[in-house]
This record gives sequence, C-alpha cells and structure tokens, in this order.
Amino acid sequence: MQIFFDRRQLAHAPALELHNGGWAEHAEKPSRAEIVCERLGACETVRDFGRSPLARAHTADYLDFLETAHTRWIAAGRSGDAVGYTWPVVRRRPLDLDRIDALLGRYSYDAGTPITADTWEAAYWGAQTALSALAPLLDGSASASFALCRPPGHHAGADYLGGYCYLNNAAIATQAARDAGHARVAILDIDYHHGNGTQDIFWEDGSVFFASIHADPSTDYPFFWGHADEAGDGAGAGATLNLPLPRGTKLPAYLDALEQALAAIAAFDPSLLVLSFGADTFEGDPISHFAITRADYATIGGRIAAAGLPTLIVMEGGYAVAELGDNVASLLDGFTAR
Ligand code: SP5
Ligand code: ZN
Repeated sequence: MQIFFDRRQLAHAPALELHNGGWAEHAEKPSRAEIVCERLGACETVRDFGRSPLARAHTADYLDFLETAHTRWIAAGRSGDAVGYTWPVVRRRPLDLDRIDALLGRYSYDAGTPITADTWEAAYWGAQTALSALAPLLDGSASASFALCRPPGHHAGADYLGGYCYLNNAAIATQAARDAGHARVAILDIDYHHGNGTQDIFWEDGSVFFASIHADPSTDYPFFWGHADEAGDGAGAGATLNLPLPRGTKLPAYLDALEQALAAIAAFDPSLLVLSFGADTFEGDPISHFAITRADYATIGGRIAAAGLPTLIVMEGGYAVAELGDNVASLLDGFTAR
C-alpha cells in the first residue's frame, strides 16, 4: 500500500490542553506521526494542491482566521499558544468582532485545541497529504492508500476547530473525490471519538454517507454529537449512521457494529470509501476506554477491505505513542492481506 507523509506536519506541537479543570500536557504529540512513519518505512512525496480544495470543505473566513490567528495573538501582546476562553452559546447572533479572544471562541468549541505559530503550516500539509493519497485512487493506479495525517481532522467542522483538529483531512479528500466525479462517497469513521466535524460538513449532503462507530457520547467526548438518533437532514436525511458503543467494548461487539456500518455503506453503493482511522480504540490508549488489541486491528482492516471498495485510509487519533506504529501496521496489513 502506498503511504503518504509530509514532515512539515511535525512542527505543530501544542504545549497544553484544558483537561478536568486544569492544564495538562497535550496528548496529540508530533512523535505520534514520527513513530508511525518509522514503522511503515518509505513514504511517497506529498504534492501541493493549493488552498481551493480546503475551501470546498471549510468556509473562507475560517481559513483566513486559522492562517492569521497566531500572528494576531502575538500582536495582542500574548505569548505561547493561542486558545479561546469565551464561546458564543449556540444560536447567539452573528457579530463582526475583531478581538482575537472573540474570534478564538467563534471558531472553536473546546479548549483542547491550541493554535501555535506552526499550526497552519502543519495542518495545511496534513490536508495536502490526504489529497496526495487520494490522487492514485482517482486515476485508478491504486486501490488503497494511507494518508499519515497530523494533526488529525475529523472533529473540525466547516467553520470550527476542536478535538485536536483544525482542517478536516477526510472531509477535504471526500469533497475532492466528489468534485472529481465520484457521485457517491462513503466515509467510515472508526476513531474512538465521534467525528462531529465530518458529520456536520456532510449533514445535509445526500451524496456522502457518513457512518461512525465510537464511544457513547453520553459518557465520552464530544458529548454533543454522535448519538444514535442523529441521521442527517434535508437531502442528507438517512445518509448519517451513528453506532455508539459503551466503554469497555471488545472485538466481538465492535465487529457487530462494523458489519452494520459496512452493510449500510454497501446499500448506499458508493464508488469510493474514505476510512477515518483512529487507533485510540486500543486497549492501552491513555485517553480512551475501548479494549481493541493490536491483533484485532488486522481483523478490522480485513473486514473493511472485504467491502471491495477503493479506499483512502486517513489517520485520525491514537495516543498510545509507543504502540501506535504497530497498531497502524496491523490494520494496514490486515487490509492488504484480504
Ligand atoms: C482526534 C481525536 O482523537 N481527538 C480527541 C480529542 C479528545 N479530547 C478530549 C479528551 C481529553 C483528554 N485529555 C488528556 C490530557 C492528557 N495529558
Ligand atoms: Zn479520537
């Protein structure tokens, strides 16, 4: 399988995140991507597709904010990472505010996702990594590819960051595939956390099926999305499928949900699958609570490959850094062996 990675993604290294009422060491470290890259070996060169495919999944004002936020933070006399502390409650009226703190609140939904001096550059090349990995699927020269994206993307919406995510790599690639002629694309999100940003971006889009298997948001982040009754709206009604699972979930119950998701995807009849893959379902993940083993990832990869669809695999979460390389390799090996 072709692996795509760009080292410019490593520069993003936020120091702290707000966790349980205090500032804690940030879980989304550059070493995550480094260790996977080392484990997988040679990587393909990433191409620059420019800003326009990013603007097909995100609003222009959000992209401008993300690119300039840290400069504005420094201009306001601050140091370190830019992070918000005031948020407009849902449905608060739109205001044309200029203060950096107001903008940070307007374009985010949590305090776990700081903007550093290098965030734009890293996130930009993360999105280009996903687009570069999509290219061989679009021209038919490959049937599967892996985009080693960092920072992750699935929590980022059209006009907001959160959950360690800034640009939604999977959504950007999905929309690019739609624009290249794929009439129906399915996204399967198997990160431990619900992919709220991806769901929001395609919520009213009937040409993209979004299926997610994740920890029940009654107990786990991001709480406000991912409940079983969320199914899309308008033209997208029925094109979103949420399969929340309880903490402690092991492989058998996980595979039941996976078969359900794959059956719904098969019924949608897409010509391309985008897999948002988080290895934070791992039994040893420091911030998550499922019990998936390294060997289980090969089984999961094999079941997904059995769908028989051209597949773009996009890296999302996974915070057991020492085991991350082996867990990713296991999923990719299981996928390829099928
Ligand atoms: C892409 C992804 O997996 N994002 C996950 C975001 C989860 N954020 C909430 C969990 C807070 C855990 N904080 C742990 C700090 C440890 N130093
Ligand atoms: Zn996650």
